[in-house]
Amino acid sequence: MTAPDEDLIASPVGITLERYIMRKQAEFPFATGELSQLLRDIALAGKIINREVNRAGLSDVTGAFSRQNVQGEQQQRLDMAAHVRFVRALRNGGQACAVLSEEEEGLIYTGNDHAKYVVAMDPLDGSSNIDVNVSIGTLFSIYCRVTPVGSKATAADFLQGGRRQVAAGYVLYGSSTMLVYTTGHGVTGFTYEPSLGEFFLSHPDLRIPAAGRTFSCNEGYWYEYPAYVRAFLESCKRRGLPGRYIGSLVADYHRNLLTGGIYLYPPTAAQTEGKLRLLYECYPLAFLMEQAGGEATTGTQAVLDVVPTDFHQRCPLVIGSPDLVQELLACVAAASAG
Ligand code: P6P
Repeated sequence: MTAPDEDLIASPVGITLERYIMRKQAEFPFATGELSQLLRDIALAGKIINREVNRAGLSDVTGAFSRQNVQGEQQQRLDMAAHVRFVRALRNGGQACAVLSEEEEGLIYTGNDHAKYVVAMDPLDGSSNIDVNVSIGTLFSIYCRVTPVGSKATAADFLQGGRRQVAAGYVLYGSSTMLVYTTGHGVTGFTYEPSLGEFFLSHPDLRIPAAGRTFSCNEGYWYEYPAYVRAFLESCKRRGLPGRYIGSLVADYHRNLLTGGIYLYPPTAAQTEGKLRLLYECYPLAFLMEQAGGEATTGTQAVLDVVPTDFHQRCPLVIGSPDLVQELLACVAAASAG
């Protein structure tokens, strides 16, 4: 059944990321366009990585890279490709004076000392899923530098705390590729149209359903989980809440953001602060989640209130629909009360 001619002619192509950024920038008369350009640069790198992720099975970009990252984890070749692409896009875009990446221990100076933003990022999260064709993602967090423009960035620019983020988001390389970000005025999602090479506005105002529907955690750690986590999970199971765990943070997070749910990476016996990194995984996702009406806690405090001390420090993460996060916190309180 073909669409009537008038529908074909009248149906709009949609709002591109570029047009959306320009419209949003116009709403802030003092905006200089630097953050807009930074978001464009991230989107460009996302398009390039999208191409490489989608070809991973055909090109020689899969498999292990010849070294480990700062966490001692075997780097994947696509990890490094993503790292190089994002750093190059940020260097050439001129809006970031320094980058912190999961793939490098120290700061990466872009040479743009007169730029006013810094970017912390996980260029490609979920890399263990690359070779088996499961969705993976990029995470990014943007701060306005606190050191003088023109000087070299320092650790202080990155260790400002989660509530000082000016923007944050992710690129999800899934059945479609999406860019989801916030600048502190709600959460917006764009879907990539590869035939046009453009991100189009597809989710103008993302809000997480208050009532969660699924729980996401690696139950292989059941016997290492704190008692409050087991009590919470047992409560979910008694109510027949389905478990969904892709093992790729951005993919699990995105499903929960759209359909409601909770993702948990709690402390375990082996990883007493959990596995996920505060600056470029927990902070950006917590900023997005609070902007989308959800909650993000370590189990003892809001993730955004955690004081950063180290570039690659880890942080327990419980994030998602308010009702489920509050239920988890009630289990924490009950366990503390003994
Ligand atoms: P586990 C991938 O390595 C990652 O950082 C996240 O994307 C994912 O949610 C988590 O680790 C999976 O960790 O211990 O369950 O395999």
